Amino acid sequence: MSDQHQPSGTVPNPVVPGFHPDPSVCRVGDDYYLVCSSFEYFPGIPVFHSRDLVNWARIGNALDRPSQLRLPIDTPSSGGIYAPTLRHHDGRFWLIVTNVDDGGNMLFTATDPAGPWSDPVRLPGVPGIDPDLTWDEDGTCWCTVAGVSQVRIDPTTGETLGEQRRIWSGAPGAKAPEAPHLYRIGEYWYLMIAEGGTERGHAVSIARGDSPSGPFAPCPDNPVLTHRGIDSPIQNTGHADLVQAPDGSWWMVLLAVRPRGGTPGWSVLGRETFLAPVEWVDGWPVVGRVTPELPTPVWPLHPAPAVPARDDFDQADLHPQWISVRRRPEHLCTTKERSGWLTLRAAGASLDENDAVFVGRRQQHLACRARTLIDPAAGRGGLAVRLDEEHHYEIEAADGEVRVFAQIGALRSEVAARPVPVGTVVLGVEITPAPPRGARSGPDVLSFGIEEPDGTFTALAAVDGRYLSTEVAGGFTGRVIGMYAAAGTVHFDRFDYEPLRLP
Ligand code: 6LW
Repeated sequence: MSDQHQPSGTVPNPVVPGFHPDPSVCRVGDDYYLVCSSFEYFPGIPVFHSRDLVNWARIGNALDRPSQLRLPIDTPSSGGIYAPTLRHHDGRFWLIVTNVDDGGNMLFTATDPAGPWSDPVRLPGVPGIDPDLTWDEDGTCWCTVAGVSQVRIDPTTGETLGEQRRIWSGAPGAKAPEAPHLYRIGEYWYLMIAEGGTERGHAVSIARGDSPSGPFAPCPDNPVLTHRGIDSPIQNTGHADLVQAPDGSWWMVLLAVRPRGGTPGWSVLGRETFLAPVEWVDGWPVVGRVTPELPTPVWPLHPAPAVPARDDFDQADLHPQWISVRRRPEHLCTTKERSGWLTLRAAGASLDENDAVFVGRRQQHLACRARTLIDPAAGRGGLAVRLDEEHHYEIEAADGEVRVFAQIGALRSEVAARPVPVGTVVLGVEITPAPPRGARSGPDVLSFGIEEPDGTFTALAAVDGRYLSTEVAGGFTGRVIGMYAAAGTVHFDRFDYEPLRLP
């Protein structure tokens, strides 16, 4: 998953690259499991497995049935599913999460984190985002949410037991105390939170007390992690969770971004999941800087099975990497209509609308390329790089013509057009670092084009990547690259995604 050759003795960070924010981790024996937010995309909550904390394989998506996840069609981009917490207790996995557009906090259980996960237990009595779940020695279950406030709950029914009360708010006057996680470690209960907002001011702070409900005394060295004002390619570090390895060492998973280009720096992949080692000094966690390479852990590595670079759509079921907006992929596309092809049927909606017919995968590398073979004979569709309805670039094929469009806010521009022979055509995008232009350098360039019959790539248009970044578009997500239908029925024979080596 690395963008660059790694010096020996190190492993690459982020450990889960691309739009995978708000990580929550738990360990059972030698196995680690990790979940992330998924917002307006279906299926929801990607679930990863690792045996070494470094190599993570996606084993499924926790919310893959409509009975578990409803994303009403007016769910805004960056709405929907926020900030899960994953825990293992009493022989079961517990997942608590907020759907900010349908029902608020809810809880799911599974015996196997790969699924199936249960239908939701709703928590109507617990307002607030970023729910955390923990159990004390008596078996009492505590739910703690952003703010930071806490209430005892019955996790089997979702009922609250008592009043929700404020327990800590981080530094006096801090922006957005959120992402609480409560742990019993040694003789104390530790309450770790994020504060400062999920932008450049993001930070992790911690407090401790004798009981899960406090009172909590803040760490004298708060924040225990921040990259505010630090010269690092990794910024906005925060929203963390702690885990202990079998050898007794402690680790933190956290979100951060990799902004590139000039001022202010553009993060095009969204918030990614990083790993950092944690030492304990005087009963407080000490976290170093988050670095693009980590020293190789002392235990054996277990490389994750690679996600196939190419999907030929030969399987009846779609690989769990494929996501779509607001509606499940199975609702928008099928491999059953034309064998070995993915068929998308437009419902009259374009990529600018909430009911866009788009199926894609996260962009996980700063430099990469994607190609797809499209048969647009009965419609119009193409290959798009999407941040949200108002920020996407695409190359579109209709019979006999290929066109490249850029949608930036309310402005739509056709940036290239070219006649092509009627029939199938291979559409492509190559994403590479932008040439330096001083303070105004962009993060990357997206070259859209077609593959000629001899396999060479002819670029038709090169578009500045800054407009598909969080700093321009706003919100909580990152780029997703995929196929769409804008009119009629469109068939795709294959989709390739390949990382490119950074120069
Ligand atoms: C999430 C909050 C945050 O609920 O962003 O960075 C919000 N942290 O904790 C959405 O991911």
